[in-house]
Order: sequence, then structure tokens, then C-alpha cells
Amino acid sequence: MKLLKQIALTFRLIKFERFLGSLFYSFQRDWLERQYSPPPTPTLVQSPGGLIQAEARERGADCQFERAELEITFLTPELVRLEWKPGKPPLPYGIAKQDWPEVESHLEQAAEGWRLTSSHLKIEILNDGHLKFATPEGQTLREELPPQQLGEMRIHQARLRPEECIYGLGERAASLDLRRPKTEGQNIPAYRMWNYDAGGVYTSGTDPLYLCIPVYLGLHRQGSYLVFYENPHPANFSFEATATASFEGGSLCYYFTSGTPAQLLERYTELTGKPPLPPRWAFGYHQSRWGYGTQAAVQETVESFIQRDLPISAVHLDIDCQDNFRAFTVDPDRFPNIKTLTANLAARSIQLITILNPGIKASRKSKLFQEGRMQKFFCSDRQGNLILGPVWPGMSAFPDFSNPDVRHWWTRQYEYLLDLGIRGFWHDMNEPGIFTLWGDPSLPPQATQHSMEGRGGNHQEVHNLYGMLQAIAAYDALREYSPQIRPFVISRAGWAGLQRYAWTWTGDVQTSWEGLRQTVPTVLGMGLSGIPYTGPDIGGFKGNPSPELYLRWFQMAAFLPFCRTHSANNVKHRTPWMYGEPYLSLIRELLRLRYRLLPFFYTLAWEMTQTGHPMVRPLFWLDPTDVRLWSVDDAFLVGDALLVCPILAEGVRSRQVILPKGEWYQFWDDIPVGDSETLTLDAPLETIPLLVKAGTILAMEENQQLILHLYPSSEGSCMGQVYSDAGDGYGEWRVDRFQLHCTGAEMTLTWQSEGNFEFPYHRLKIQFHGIQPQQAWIEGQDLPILENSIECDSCKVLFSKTM
Ligand code: NBV
Repeated sequence: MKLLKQIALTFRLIKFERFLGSLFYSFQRDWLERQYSPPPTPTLVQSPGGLIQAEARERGADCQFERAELEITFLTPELVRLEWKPGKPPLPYGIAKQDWPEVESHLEQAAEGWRLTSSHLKIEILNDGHLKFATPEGQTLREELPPQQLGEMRIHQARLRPEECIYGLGERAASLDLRRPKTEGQNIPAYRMWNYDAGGVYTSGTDPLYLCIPVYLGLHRQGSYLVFYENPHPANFSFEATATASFEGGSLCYYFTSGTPAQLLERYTELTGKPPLPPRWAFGYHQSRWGYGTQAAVQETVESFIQRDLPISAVHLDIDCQDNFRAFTVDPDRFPNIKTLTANLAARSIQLITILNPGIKASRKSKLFQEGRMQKFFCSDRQGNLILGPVWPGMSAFPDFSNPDVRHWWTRQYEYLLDLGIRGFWHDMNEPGIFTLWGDPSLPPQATQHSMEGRGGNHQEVHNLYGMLQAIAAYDALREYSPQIRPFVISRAGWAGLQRYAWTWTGDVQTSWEGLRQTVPTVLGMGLSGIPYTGPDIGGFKGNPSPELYLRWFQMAAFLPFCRTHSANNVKHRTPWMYGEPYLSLIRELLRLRYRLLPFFYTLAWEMTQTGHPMVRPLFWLDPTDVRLWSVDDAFLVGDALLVCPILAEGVRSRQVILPKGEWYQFWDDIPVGDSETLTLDAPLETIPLLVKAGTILAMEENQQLILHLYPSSEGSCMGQVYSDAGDGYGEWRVDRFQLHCTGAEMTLTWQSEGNFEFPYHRLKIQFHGIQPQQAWIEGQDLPILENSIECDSCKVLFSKTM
């Protein structure tokens, strides 16, 4: 029944021409897999056996067990790498940093084994292979069971505490806490590590999705920790009484660190790479659709935005802009003059982004295919036969991105599109996704051979890396051919480290209230997995949202890093004006707010390049000891300053939020709220409940004016910083730091600047919230207070006075 359903769905999706290809391919894949099937998994589980000896070495220790070896290496006092041998060592695709400063560690014999310590961590290595990770004070954070080996399979378990929450694993359509079933009473779900194209639509509970990462964060009453398995092989994860990770190959090589969630993300992204600063326009609004069809339609859409006074920063073209769906082409009939289009858009500061799929049509007429085939750049089986699979252009070959020469070759192909004025690339179907009628919609895992930088490997090992390796090629292309601008790449699939090269989006999420609700934990979970730049198709991918659903979706996405409307080809053209009034005006106001908030978003992005903290954070980020916040996944923070409470169900006009401790202001009316209450907030159709943390200086801009919104705490202090630069490129920058202090009845705002970029605003406005200053002056000169705000020219230190 399930199979019939899948066949019917695929048929509807891909039409008859491709149907036959899929039928053929599905048989071929199964046949190939049978040829190359690995030997049956032995039934005897092997454990490390007893600990024979432990030896200290520079930054760690080597532990010899009867049947295994454990290598422990401190990269920093807080971050440790563990590798159980034997096992095929990983290629360091996920790792950004290889040279670490020296770390002192100390090995000593203990009652039941050995103890290895750094200044921050204590690791007990028990005689049977159990490991305990503790703080120097002896607080145990994690207890691992001896690993198990079953043929190629590596099984790793750790005890979980009853209250422990688990977050991460990349992109998941699950609860934020991965131990919590979506519906109460259901079993705790299991999670698969295998980048997967859900085939046109997914909703809560679909697993896996496109971007799996074997990293998770554990939070319990004793603290929090992070574990990252440097193993891209397929795996299953479950989190019941134990956290179990079963890898179908590779070695058990992993990293452990403990600390607050913020510290965990700092260390994880020090290891796997901080996200680079994107161009500033990327935080504006993106309009996309599968099915613009013609250049005129794109131009017309842009005109409509301008006529309706709707801000827009980018338009995305889907596969319908290509010549028969071929990569690196633009259909010359339907897009006869794309250079004119990109120039017109650029004149209005709008960027054109085009889609790109990895499959190259296997055709004698295709130069790219011929070139790739001659140089053996495509994936093949062990006999060297090309593996062709049906995708949009027809039977296609798949570049082996694990070969550095292939990446260079692929990098060169972008030059043509860049010359047309295309500003960024949107990688789709790069799990890679292939049309199949049954079974896994990708390359045969055992049969497909890859270079793996020359050392060899099969698709089983490369599959989860494939999308990221393609993103490397695109990123390099942009750096090489357009060195004066910052790369903008979006990738549907990826692995640990993707953040160094690309943004992502949450794929083909269902057009439904459930799809909207799912977006919050999905985006939060990705941020906790080091993937910060993401957002959904506003309104969902497939289907026509009701006006209310589209508006509520827009209200939420206005606060996510990637704010883009996108939809499938068989739905109505989805734009902010499709539902008329009042929706158009409400969306216009939202977009204006988003653009006014750009200094805030851009500063957060810059902070992220330094810290790796995601822009969008779960509520427990502010106070990981507050158990009430651990499972909240219907609200999120933007930075530490904004608490966004989206409306996630039809007809709802108010909602509750569990407030993190501290003082807050309601954004829309400045009403102060707190302290650590469950709050009910009004949510008429036109507003999304939004709170600002007291102590914040929220930076906004309007008409060349920087507007600092001061939300002082009850002691009268607040602070904030603003990062500015040219918005693109690699030139000068500046950071302006503002701080409000209170001394008696007087408040002083100080301003300190760093960097050489000229202050980009004509004027500065200070808008007070929650206080009413009676008099204000700057360098002895009185300043008028109008509507609870003051204005001044930019480059001075300010003094103001409260009542
Ligand atoms: O290129 C067409 C779509 C695209 O619009 C969507 O965003 C991707 O997630 N693409 C998937 C391929 C077809 C899916 C049915």
C-alpha cells in the first residue's frame, strides 16, 4: 500500500517521461546494491574488553584495551576529541581548525581505572571501557557505556537522566527536545542520519530531512554538554533511557565539550567553523516561486513590489528558468535578455539568485556532460560504469564532489552565470535526490564509488557530505570570480561545517498550520547544530495557504534570518498582495519593520561570525537552569533581546508564553512585564506578540537615521552595539557601542566606536521606552525632547537626564 502510494505520488510529480526512467533506475539501483552488498553483519557484538594500560601523551592519553584502543586528545581544556580504534578514520571535511594551542593534561590511576584531567574537564576511564565526563568539581555530566562493534557497525551509548533534554541533529521535523514525542503518549521518535528528499512535501514527524548532522546538545540539572560525531556514515540515533548512536561504518571518533549552551556553540563552531558575514541585503526580503516561467513575469513581479511600495532585496528563479532543466543554463527563449533583467534589478538594489541542481543531463549534446565524462568526474560503480539517475533534465550523471579536481571544474562553471549578473546560487536536490518509484531516492550507497580526496570511498560514506562539498565549490567560485563581494549560496543538503559556505532553507514544508508550527523547532534545532542562516518557504511549499495562514507565517518569518516566500509550481502565485486588504498593508508594515531592524539583524550576524551563537535561539538560552524553558518550542529569541511568540493556529487571537526570568517590555505598547511569569499576550490578526528584554538598546534605521530604542532595566541601565560596513565586500567596518548608566536622577549615555568605516548615518535618534526624560543635553547644550525621543548629530557623546 505504502509502495503504491509512493509510486502514485512520484508519477504525479514527475510525469510520464521521467516515470519510465525512475522505474528503470529503481530496478538498477537495487540490482547494483545486491552486487555490492556488504558481507552479512556478524551477530557477535564486540566490546573493548578490559583496560590493559593507559599512557599519558601530549594533550591527552592513549588507553589500550584488550580489543580496542582509545585515543583522547584535548584540543582546548574544554574540548576533547576521542577516537576508538580500530575504525576507518574520517576525512576532516567538517573540521575548520587543525592547529590548537598546547593544553596541559594530567593522567593518574584511579580506583576503577584511570583519570585524565584538564583544567576544565575530568574524564574517568573505567576498566571495562565506561567513560565518565565531569566538571573539575566532580559534577558528572555524561556517562558513556563501552562502545560496541558489530562488523562495520559502531554503536555508542550514554546514560540519559530522566529529566535530560536533547537538541540538535541538524534539520528535524520533530520537537525541539528530541526526547519529546510530538504528541503526548506517543513513543520517543528515533532519528536517521541520511540526507533525504522527502519528495515534495513533509510535515511534523517526517524523518530524516535534507540536512542531518550528528551533533547534539544535552541539558540536565547538572549542566549541559555537546557531542559531535565526526562520522558522515548513515546512522540511527535514539534517546530513551540511553542516547544510542549506531553508525553503519567509519570510526567512533567524536568530540565532547561542556558549558552553557552559548559556550557549547562557541566551541563547536570553533571546531567546525564560524559562519562568515553574508552581504547585508541577504537579511532583506526574498521573493521566489517555482514557475515564473518568463523574464517578463519576473520583471512584472518586481514592478508590482515597487508600485505597491513593498521592500524587496532578492528574487529567486527556480528550475523553470533553465534550458530544459539543465544546470548552468538560462532558457534563451523565455529569458531572452537576462543581463538586462539583472541590470534592471541591480539598479533597484535587487539581486537575482538562480537555482542549480547537481545532476548533469547525460547527453551527447551536453558539453558539460562530455567534459565530465572524459575526465571521469562523475560517480560510477566499481567497474567504472557511470551511474545515471533520473532527475529534472532526464537521465543524469552526478559529479563526484569528493574529488578536488571535480570541485575546481564545477567552480569554473559558475563564471557564466556570474557574468550574467546573477548574484547568488540556490542548490537544490543535492542530497543528492533522484526520482525513484521505491526505496531510497539517491545514489546506490554501496555501489557508487567516490574519490574522497584520492583515498577512495563509497556513497555510504559520501552521501551526507555531498551537498556540503557542492557548496564548497560554489563558495570558491564566488570568492574567485567575484572577489569583491561576499558569497551568497543556499544549500538544501549539508553536514557539519556547512555554515562556512552556505545558508539553507527548511525545504518543502507542508502548507498547513502544522507546517508553520513545525518551523519553529526545526529552525531552532538547526541553530543549535551550528546552522544559523535559515528560514521556511513563507506559506509552506505546496498548497495555497489561507490569508490568515500566510499572514501568520509572514509574521514569524519576518524575525528569522532567511525571510523568503517560495511555493511549488502548481499553486497560486504567492505574493504579499495576493489576498488584497488588509493583508497587503499588514505585510507591508511587517516588511518595513524588518528593514528598520536591519542594523539589529546585521549586528547579530556579525556577532555570530565571532561567537557562533545562532541569531535565533531557544528560550532556555537565557537561563539554562530554568527547567520551565527546556521544552518551549512555540516561541524563540532573536539574539538575547527579542522574544517572538508567533501565532501558530487558526483563529487564535491571544496566546501564552513562559517568560524567561527578568524584566521585559511589550514591543507594541511598551508595557513592562515580568518576572518569570506565564503571560497571556493579545494577538489580533495584525500583530505578532513580541517582547523586548529590559536592558536592551535595540538598533533600528529609517531614512538614513540610526534609531536607538532604549529599554532600560529597573536600575536604569541598558546597552547595545551596532556593526556597520559597506554591506558587502571586505572593506572597512566599525562597531558602535552604546551604554546607558544611571546615577541618581541622572542618566548618561556613552558611545564608543571601534573601526575605520565612516559612521553611515546622517543623524542619530534616541527613543526612550519605559522612562520619560525631562531634560536632555549634549556637551552642555539642551536638546529638545519630542515624543519621548531626542535627535542629535552623530559623532558626540550624549548625556540625558530623567525626571
Ligand atoms: O526546483 C523545484 C523544487 C523547489 O521549488 C523546491 O524549493 C525544492 O525544495 N524542488 C524542491 C524540486 C521539486 C520538488 C517536488
